[in-house]
Amino acid sequence: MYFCVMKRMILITFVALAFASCTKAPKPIYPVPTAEQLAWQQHETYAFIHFGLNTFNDLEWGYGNTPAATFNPSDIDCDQWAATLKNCGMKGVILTAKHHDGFCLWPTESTEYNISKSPYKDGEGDIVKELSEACKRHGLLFGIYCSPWDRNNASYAFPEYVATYHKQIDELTRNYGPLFEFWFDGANGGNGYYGGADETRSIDPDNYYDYQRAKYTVLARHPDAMIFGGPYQTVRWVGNEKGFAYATNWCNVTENGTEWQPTEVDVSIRPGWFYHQNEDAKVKTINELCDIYYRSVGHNANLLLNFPVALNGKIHPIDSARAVEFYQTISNELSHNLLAQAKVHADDERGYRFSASKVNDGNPETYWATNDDYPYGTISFSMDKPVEISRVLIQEYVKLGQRVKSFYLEGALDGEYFPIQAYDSTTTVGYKRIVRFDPVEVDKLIIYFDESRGSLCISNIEAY
Ligand code: FUL
Repeated sequence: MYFCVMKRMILITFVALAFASCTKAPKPIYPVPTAEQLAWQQHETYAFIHFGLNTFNDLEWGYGNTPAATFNPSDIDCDQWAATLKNCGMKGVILTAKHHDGFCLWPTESTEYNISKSPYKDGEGDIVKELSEACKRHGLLFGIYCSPWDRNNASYAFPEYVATYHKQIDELTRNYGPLFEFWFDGANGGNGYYGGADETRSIDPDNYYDYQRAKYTVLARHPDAMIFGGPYQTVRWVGNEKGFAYATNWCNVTENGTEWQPTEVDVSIRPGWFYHQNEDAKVKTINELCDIYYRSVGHNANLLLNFPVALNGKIHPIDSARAVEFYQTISNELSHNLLAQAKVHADDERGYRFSASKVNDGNPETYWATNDDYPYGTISFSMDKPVEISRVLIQEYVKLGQRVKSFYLEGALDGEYFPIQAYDSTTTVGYKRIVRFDPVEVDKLIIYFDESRGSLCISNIEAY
């Protein structure tokens, strides 16, 4: 008798295990990210550095006629930049190797208008090299901005300039790396010095620059790099320079978009991109920077935060102190996940492999999934004792596509249920969505995913 019962139990266990292991994962809903795009999304925050002739001439958009001799930082220190950026949680840095004025921060063969004609290190300096090496020493990723528009070059808008520009891309991709991103700015054509012509020139950017070749050059040498801007971009501009991604943010641009193009939010820590002494009192406040973080990283986008290097060649102490405090504030706010030990329950599960408990197992490769005929779902977290929360963080398993269209939150304490009003919108999730709300005491948190493009695939949920 005993053996019969044992046999039956073993059989049942085998059948259950076999059933669990053959539960099929949901089919992807296209588009999906490439491995490189997903790795890039995981960087989340990194820095921009705007530095060049504009810095020394108190300009934002140099005309292309300020003498190279005016580039004269007294005390440049790329290690100070890298150490500062590291201290404020930045994963990498993108340098304006050339801005619209055409002045190159490396000793290029493509134009005379470059750092070798400046007094810096008696013409022996190369800031692209100095920063790329400092990044290696400090464990930061390195990227390059090389403005397509060149207000100095006499042949801008003619075919000769395209060859010059490609020579610059060639030098930058050949001699400095590895690169994690290459930035093609969208400002193109207009008035300028143009070798003394002093006129307005316009071009058709998508056709003029031969962006396809530019992309091949970058990717042939830096296969992991993202291309920002131009018709062959792999990541896209958010559409403003104020520091926020829109409330509804699809990596596929729109709900029915066919290409995966995650968003990058670029914003400066000061009003200008370049350093101006009269902006020393206008560095963004901690509240402003934290709001930017939640509305960029928290809205399914990467944050590219600009630091204008000052006249002496250093990141200004006001900017660095503010950025470090910003980083500490965010780190404190998101330091202790109150759902880590919670009991999780969902109204629909696609079998054991995709059970609700996968959202707080700390493993980004596992996820809770609902059945194919279930494009919504409710998940609840029960805590042993009441906790105070004011942030909820959700991540989809985006390898299978971005799916969630909207969700809403509810809390409960001692069996009393109440809605949680988020300040941030609750449309779309994607790689990451963080919503903020006034602190509430709960012993249960419920998330209703009420609309999705298919079955849910949620890899992570946290609350703080
Ligand atoms: C813009 C440029 O015109 C600004 O000067 C700055 O470089 C910003 C990041 O991109 O398009």
